[in-house]
Amino acid sequence: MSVEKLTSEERDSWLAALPQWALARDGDAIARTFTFADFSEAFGFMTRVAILAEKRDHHPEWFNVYNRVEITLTTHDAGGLSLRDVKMARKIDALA
Ligand code: HBI
Repeated sequence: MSVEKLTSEERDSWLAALPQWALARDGDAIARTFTFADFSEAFGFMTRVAILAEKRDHHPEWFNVYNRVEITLTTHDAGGLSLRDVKMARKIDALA
């Protein structure tokens, strides 16, 4: 399935519904930082996200240190943001 890059208008309207996420990489990605009580909570979240990523075949770029998880979403196949990223961000928020 070809994955279409969002136009800047599409991007802005979708992101209005994702206020916790910020544009990154000159608008080609979105990013959010999650902070948990401790490492165990953070890693449990990462495990849930990993299972989701495999299920959707759409994988985050992420960094973890102790109780903090930084997630960046972009669609390599589209060379920027696609609907896959928007849908994934919404599902990741529900897993936090
Ligand atoms: N994950 N974030 C992200 N972006 C992609 O384009 C992507 C992916 N996971 C798997 C995937 N693409 C496959 O369709 C192959 O392109 C690797």
